[in-house]
Amino acid sequence: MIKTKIASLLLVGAMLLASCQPAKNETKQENQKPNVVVIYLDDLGYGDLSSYGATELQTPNIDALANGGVKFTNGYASSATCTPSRYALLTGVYPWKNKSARILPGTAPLIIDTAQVTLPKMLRTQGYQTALVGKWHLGLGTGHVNWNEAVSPGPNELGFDYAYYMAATQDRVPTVYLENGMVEGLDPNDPIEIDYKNNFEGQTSGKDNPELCEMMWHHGHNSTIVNGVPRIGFMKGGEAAKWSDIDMADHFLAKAQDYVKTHKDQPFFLYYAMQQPHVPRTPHPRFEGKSGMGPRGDVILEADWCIGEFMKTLEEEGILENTLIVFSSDNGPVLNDGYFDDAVEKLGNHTPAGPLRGGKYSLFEAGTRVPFITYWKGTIQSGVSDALVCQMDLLASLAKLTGTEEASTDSEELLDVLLGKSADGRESLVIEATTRTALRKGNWLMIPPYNGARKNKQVNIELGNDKVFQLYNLKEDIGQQNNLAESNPEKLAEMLESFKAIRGESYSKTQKLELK
Ligand code: NG6
Ligand code: CA
Repeated sequence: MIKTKIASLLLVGAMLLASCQPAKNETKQENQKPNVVVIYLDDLGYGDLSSYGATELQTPNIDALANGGVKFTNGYASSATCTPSRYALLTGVYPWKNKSARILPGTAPLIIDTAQVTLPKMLRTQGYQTALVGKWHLGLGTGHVNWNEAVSPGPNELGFDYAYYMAATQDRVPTVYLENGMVEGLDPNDPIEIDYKNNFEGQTSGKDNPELCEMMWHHGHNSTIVNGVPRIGFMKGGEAAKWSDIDMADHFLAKAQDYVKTHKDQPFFLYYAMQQPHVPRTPHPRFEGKSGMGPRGDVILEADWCIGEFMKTLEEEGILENTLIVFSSDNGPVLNDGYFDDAVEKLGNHTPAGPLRGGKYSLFEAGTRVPFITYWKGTIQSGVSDALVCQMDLLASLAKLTGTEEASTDSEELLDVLLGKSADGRESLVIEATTRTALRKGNWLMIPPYNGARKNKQVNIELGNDKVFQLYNLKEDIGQQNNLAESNPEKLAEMLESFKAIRGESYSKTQKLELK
């Protein structure tokens, strides 16, 4: 009797002791709100990852997220190009509601109103620290940016406490990094001047000096040559501040890792906007030739490696189980986007769009349906979800996660869907491709008539335009081969009604969206 009492006392004592022992890697984050990291690639297609069916490329680190989290098969960017998709991701608002939300030059003013709700602003109200590392491309300043002074407004005025970024794209000037509005490493005696129309006197260009190009332009991209790569737009000065293209991936990775290490004691939101596989594709020499597919494949492997390293950092810092990761891409794939870089020639059997039709710039599925993964070790159970979700829904869903009162936007609260607990996604979604829009509802996709070219011949992508209505049943016809508009007029009429209800009568009138 006494013996058992002593034994049980000992046991209780041992248990108490064990519960007082801090677990290995335990940090102060135990009872905190989860960190949120959005890893956003640029132009990565639905079929570009081995976890999404690619057989010619292996992306083990992203696959680990897909296989250990929720892999969405109906996950969408709002748009088939970068700026509008990023606009929707950060504001929760349909980009076609903002006429400026289209591919921007490097000199464009900021297109998000500083009074608007944004993802980082919303999270900040919940005590989050917020950061951007990577590509911005939502405009800066109010119209006349002086790159030699603090550039504002920009990401810092939209809720990012810390922002380290390239202004627009890797193929657009200025080819420098900014940190909280200041160009990094700028020599005041060598000021930066930018002009998107005219070259500076006496300066070479891709157009006039093809012999100076180490990567040759195919269309566009024939202005100022930086690091042997001709860009869009002219730039003068700022020599010491210019980035190294081959080091860009490592550079952004190091910034993202540093941020995590120095901010792990309070919840943080990190928007890690990677530059791959957008043009110019400039893999670090470690990855050169590794895919056998030329630079486009190589930079996908490079991005995958970076994500693996980033995940290791979360683990080493002991915060992996308190961090929600959302992985996606801003729009679908393109091979030749303006440079001769073997993307077409060395493609082999790889299908960047997977089974989907179209690509970047297209209203067909490959324009906007992208890899979309949520991962949260220990919280999200792995699985595949066919629920319809859009990046725009992060705002309302993360508001729910963090207990914020929801602002009224186009963002739908789908937290349980994102966490893999519900299959009840969106009922419908308007997708966009360079201001043209279409409606996804249930398994159906309706594209209203558009008179534009059917194909962009330069990039060799079908844009989705047709003079007649298009209606596809995506469940039975994921490759959009059978237009059912004529054979299923009831469904078409129903889709048109829903489309008008979202887009508004005035839009539909100007587009003459009437059935014959
Ligand atoms: C296009 C560029 C393309 C790419 C795109 C933006 C030309 C001919 N083409 O105008 O190369 O930069 O803009 O891509 O200049 S996005 O992913 O940022 O939307
Ligand atoms: Ca893009």
